[in-house]
Amino acid sequence: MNGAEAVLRTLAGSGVSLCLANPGTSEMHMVAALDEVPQMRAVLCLFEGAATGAADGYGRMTGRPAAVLLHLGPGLANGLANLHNARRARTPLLAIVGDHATYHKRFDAPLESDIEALAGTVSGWVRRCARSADAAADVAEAAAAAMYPPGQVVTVILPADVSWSPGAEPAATVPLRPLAPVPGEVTGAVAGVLRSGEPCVILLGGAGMHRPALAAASRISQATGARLVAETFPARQERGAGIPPVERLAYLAEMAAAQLDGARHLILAGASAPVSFFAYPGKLSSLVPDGCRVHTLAGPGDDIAGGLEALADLAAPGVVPVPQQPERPGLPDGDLTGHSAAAVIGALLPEHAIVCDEANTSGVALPAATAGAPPHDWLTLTGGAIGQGLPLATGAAIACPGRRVIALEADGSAMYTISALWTHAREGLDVTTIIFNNRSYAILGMELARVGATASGDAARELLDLSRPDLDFIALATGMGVPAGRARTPAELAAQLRQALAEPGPRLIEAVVPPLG
Ligand SMILES: Cc1ncc(C[n+]2csc(CCOP(=O)(O)OP(=O)(O)O)c2C)c(N)n1
Ligand SMILES: [Mg+2]
Repeated sequence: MNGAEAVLRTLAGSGVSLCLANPGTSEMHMVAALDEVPQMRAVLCLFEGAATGAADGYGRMTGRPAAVLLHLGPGLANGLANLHNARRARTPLLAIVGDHATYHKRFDAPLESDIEALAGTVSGWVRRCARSADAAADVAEAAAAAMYPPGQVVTVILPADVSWSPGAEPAATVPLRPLAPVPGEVTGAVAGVLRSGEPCVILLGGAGMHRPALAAASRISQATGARLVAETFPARQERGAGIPPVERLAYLAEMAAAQLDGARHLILAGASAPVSFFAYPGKLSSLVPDGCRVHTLAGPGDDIAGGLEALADLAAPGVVPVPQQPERPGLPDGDLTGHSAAAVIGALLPEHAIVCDEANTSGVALPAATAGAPPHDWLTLTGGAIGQGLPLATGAAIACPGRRVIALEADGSAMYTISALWTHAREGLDVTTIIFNNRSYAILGMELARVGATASGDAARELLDLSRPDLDFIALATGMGVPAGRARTPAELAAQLRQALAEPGPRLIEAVVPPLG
């Protein structure tokens, strides 16, 4: 068989069964080989950022890598922002970047570029395949490398002649590296800190946001009084009724500082020490309070849940976790705003929903409004590179058939990767998208003042304004095969959301809201 077929067979054998693709000429043998390897599901995305974001969503939900098939340096470059978000989410993800044939590179044809340089910005592991006989072993290693705990983006560069040359055969699966256990001395030392009687905060992140870790953290909190706080942008938080709740650290540094104020010990369980999202003139970058000591219970690649459970057995023997009680807001009257929309969503969020949250300023009320909804997963913008939400929903829906995916999208962010809607339609994905159309880059209006920039004129205002012309999300969605409606009141939003949840497949609701503040 040729290199391409051996690569696909090896991936399928290694548990990589989804390929999100935007191919070109150098990937044509990979495309052709798909018909020989039906175990690999191929899904077309119309922009590379929509493919990489989908692979992120899939990896976050399954814990296994999807492959993305990209076209040389420019294809990879188009996908980089969402690979950046995936790197921040520590998502297992395998990028396969087709390249010119080995002998063609020295001619510097138009698509020639430094793929390794681009890949290096987001990848924990990069391999250029040199020979068709080795290509399968290369991707077997890549699939395992993507799963290095806790998960990472890896890139395989696949020259066209490696794909088309014969003499290849599938390679065996490479064994996975297990999570690193948390040593007993570490749990013992942290238990000592908790016994000190000084104010402690346990900062949770990564797998620390999943049920087993949250249950152990809740026990510790109950027994010791330590407060639980979560990283600001978790990759996947399990939350809702029956699951111990944890408040997330605020995005705005002054609010985050208030949350951590008074802590003498910060215990990290899967999270990094907190920093301000941006620098502001005259403000500190680190959010660790003065005089507060930072202790690492578990790093991202450690057995975070196991470490917390061992700590709970030391610090909270016999104590049980306290779950979130079921509780939903009532359906609101009045105007449609980010706040009233959040109440509608909290009232109607279905059990086992997967929420892809890129609602930005329109979403500030969402965490509180949905806290007591039936259990669900909440996926956030881990790396701050907007344009993630709609693609993330693609991947989450493919990963979890039977679960409803709810993409909560700000208008500006939606436009970066709006073509993801076409993939939602084509694959018949159960994705309900709510676009918060506030006709602006509202957050940048706030940040303009917060960074101390003085802007008084139209030139600055124009760069933050999304009216003139108004974006028509109904037309955009229906033009890509996704049925859509517009909501101008909470009642309209509720009616359309009910309808969307009652039927299979995608639907989009444009919620017309004023900018926050
Ligand atoms: C890839 C990328 N480009 C640009 C930005 C800068 N940026 C941050 S927020 C934002 C606008 C957000 O507008 P919208 O999505 O409509 O949310 P809103 O602030 O209106 O709630 C921009 C352009 C970014 N974070 N990431
Ligand atoms: Mg906006």
